[in-house]
Amino acid sequence: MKQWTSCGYQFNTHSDRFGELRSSNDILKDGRALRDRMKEDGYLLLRGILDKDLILKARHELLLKMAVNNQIDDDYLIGEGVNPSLKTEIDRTSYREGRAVRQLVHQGKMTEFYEIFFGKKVQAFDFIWVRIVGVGVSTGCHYDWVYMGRGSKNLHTSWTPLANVPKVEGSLAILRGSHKFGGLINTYGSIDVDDDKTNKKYGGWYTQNPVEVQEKFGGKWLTTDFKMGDLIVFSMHTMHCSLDNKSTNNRIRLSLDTRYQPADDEADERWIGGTPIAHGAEAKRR
Ligand SMILES: O=C(O)CCC(=O)C(=O)O
Repeated sequence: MKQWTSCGYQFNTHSDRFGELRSSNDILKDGRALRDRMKEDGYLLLRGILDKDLILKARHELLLKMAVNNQIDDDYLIGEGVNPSLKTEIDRTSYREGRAVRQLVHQGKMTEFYEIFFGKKVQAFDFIWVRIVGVGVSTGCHYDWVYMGRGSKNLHTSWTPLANVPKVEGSLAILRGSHKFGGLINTYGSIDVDDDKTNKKYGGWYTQNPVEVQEKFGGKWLTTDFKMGDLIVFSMHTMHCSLDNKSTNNRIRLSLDTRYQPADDEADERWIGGTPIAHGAEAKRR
C-alpha cells in the first residue's frame, strides 16, 4: 500500500484505523433513511449522482480561466490540468462566479438531493469554495463549523470532485465517529475563526497530523478513489482533511466545496448575498 499522507504526515493505515468510505446509494431517495445514516456515520457518499456533462463544463470553465492566468503548463492540453510548480490553493472571485460552476452546485441534482435530505426547501450559501490543489498540497484536519457556524445547525457541506480524484491526486478523507467526539466539539469545535474571544488557542485547523486527533479521540479515517459524478456530504462537526496530491503526472486536483441548509433556518451572514463578506474585516468579532 502507498504511504498516504496529509500535510506531509503519514496516516496509520492499519485496517482498524484507515479504510474505505461506504456508499449510501441504496437509500438515495429516502430522506428519513439519509438523515438517519448521517446521524450514524457523519457523512453520505453518493456515487455517480451528479450530471457529468455539467461537471465537465465547470472543469473546462475553470481550466480556461486558469490558463489565461498562466496557471496551466502549456506543454500539455489545457483539459489535462497539469502544472508541476503550482503549489498553493488559489481562491479567486472570478473562479467561483462562473456560470457552469454555479449551475452545478446551485441547481439540478445537487438541489434535488438536498430537498430530499432535508425534506424541505433548501438554501445554498452563495459563496463557493474552489479548490485548486497542486502537487504536494492538502488541507489539514478540521470541523467546518469553526468557519461557518453563525447560522443553521443543520448546515451541511458538499465536496464535489471536478474529475476522477483518486487518493493519489488528493481525495477527501473523513474521520468516522468524529461527529460524536463531545469533548472536541465542545472545545475546538465551538470556536469561530473570526472571533478573537474564542479563537485564541486554535487556528482554523485542529491539526495537520491525522494521527494526532485519532490518538486523542479515536475514529477511523475513511477515503476512496472518487469518480467524476460522485458527491460526498458531511456535517459541520465531521472532522475531515485531504490527502496530499501525489500525482505522478503533476495533475492539479480541482474540486468544489459548497454549503446547504433548510431555507427557513437562519444563515451565517458571512457567506450569503451578492458579495459575501467572507472572513474579511466586517466578519471580525472581538
Ligand atoms: O478539498 C479540500 O482539500 C478540503 C475541503 C474541505 O475542507 C471542505 O470541503 O470543507
